[in-house]
Amino acid sequence: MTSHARSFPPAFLFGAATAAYQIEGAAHEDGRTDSIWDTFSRVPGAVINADNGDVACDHYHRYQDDVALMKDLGLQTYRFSTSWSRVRPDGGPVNPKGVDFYSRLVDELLGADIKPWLTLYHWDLPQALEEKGGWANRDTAERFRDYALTVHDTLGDRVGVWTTLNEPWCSSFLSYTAGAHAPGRQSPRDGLAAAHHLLLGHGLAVEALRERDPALELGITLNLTVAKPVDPARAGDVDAARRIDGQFNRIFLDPIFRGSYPEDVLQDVAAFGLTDFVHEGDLAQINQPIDTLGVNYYHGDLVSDRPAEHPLLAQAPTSRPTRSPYPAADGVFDHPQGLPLTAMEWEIQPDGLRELLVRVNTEYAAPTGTSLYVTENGAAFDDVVAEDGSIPDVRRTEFLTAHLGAILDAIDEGVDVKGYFYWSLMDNYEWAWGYEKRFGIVRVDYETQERFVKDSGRAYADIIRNRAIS
Ligand code: GBH
Repeated sequence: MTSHARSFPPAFLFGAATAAYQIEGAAHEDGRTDSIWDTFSRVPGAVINADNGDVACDHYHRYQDDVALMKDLGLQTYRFSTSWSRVRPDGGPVNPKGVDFYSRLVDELLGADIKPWLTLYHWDLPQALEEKGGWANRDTAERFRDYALTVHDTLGDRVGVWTTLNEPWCSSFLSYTAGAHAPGRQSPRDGLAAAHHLLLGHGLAVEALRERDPALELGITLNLTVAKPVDPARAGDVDAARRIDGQFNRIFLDPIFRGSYPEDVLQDVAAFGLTDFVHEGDLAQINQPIDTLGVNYYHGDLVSDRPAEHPLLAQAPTSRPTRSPYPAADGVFDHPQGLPLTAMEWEIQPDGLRELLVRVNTEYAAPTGTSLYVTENGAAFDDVVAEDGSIPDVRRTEFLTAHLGAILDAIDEGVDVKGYFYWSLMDNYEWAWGYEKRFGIVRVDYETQERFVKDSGRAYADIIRNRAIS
């Protein structure tokens, strides 16, 4: 069998992503104060092994070595987030030592010819703001705009790409409704309030940053899914898929790109008061033109309004019985598709990425002239260190290659996907899973903080060098 190489467009950017709380450590240094994740990780039972981000990958002290590693891998761009609690501890005035860290990091990246891709909010709200109501409090949106401007004061001259939020679905529904992430609240109403205020914060920050500098590339990153009905001919299944699509995708995409919440979603969540939080002018504020849309894709969803009875269920014991903690998803059941699983027990479904990119481009990005990037995609596997010290993570290489192939398929269908960030550069604090799940193309030994490039990292470096997969 011969396999032919498939090339990426000349301007396509290859990168890797991380987030502040997951890698930095130095949680109590240089003036940083608690974020909601510091607090949440102390709640008994909230995080596996009660792991926290106090040390994490110690990136705060090792960023120079980490940038050197990125350069060795040939990364063209690096997506990281700034910690609000470092930059403005307790949400208060600027902390010069905190912003200085990011300033040094950015200089290091630029010195290595790696394009910095900055995300302002990757889930780590200052605890002091949570105590004032967190994202369920409208005022947090304004505080977010102020924080964005503070980061811009220091980095605006050197960072061109600014992402407001990472995955507002997670910072609202997973955090304020399902209680699985910080701050661990369990209220459909608070989840919806949080979703709206996150969107508002996005709109306020985009407007303020745009006013500062029209040349900035501004955008947002969403975790989107492809929701399919188990039986496309069954009304209950089709409606379950519609609701998941509404609750994951359109509840964010529509306000951002069209300036309105979808009618069907408003009906689905009517009991939880979303419209109570929407003030006159909010939707116009949210509907700012943006330059980039980041898509984070991990897996799709096959859903029904009936529990899975499929024989495959026995082979996929983790198939969530219900998504009922999420507003509008009451009584929706996830069904296993029988696809191979990652260590998170997420099904591996590369073609879902192609389908998602085509759909999002057609309906939202292309009509508004917004560029599409895959800002996260990756997998946890149970890595094994071989006797010679190598980490032969063949399945991660296959995962990476298959998803890059799906991006090329989308490009072949006319979608101008402009770049890809593997999640993650290195193993790190996997939120409620602590350090148990490893997503990196670089292994971290948490005892010694040594980094070891996995085989997938070498494979990715080859892909970047060749600008092709084979
Ligand atoms: C990303 O979120 C994060 O941005 C990143 O910080 C994290 O480390 C990485 O992925 C790996 O987890 O069906 O209710 O179980 C993950 C996005 C969205 C993926 C929800 C799993 C399943 C939700 N996640 N999805 S549920």
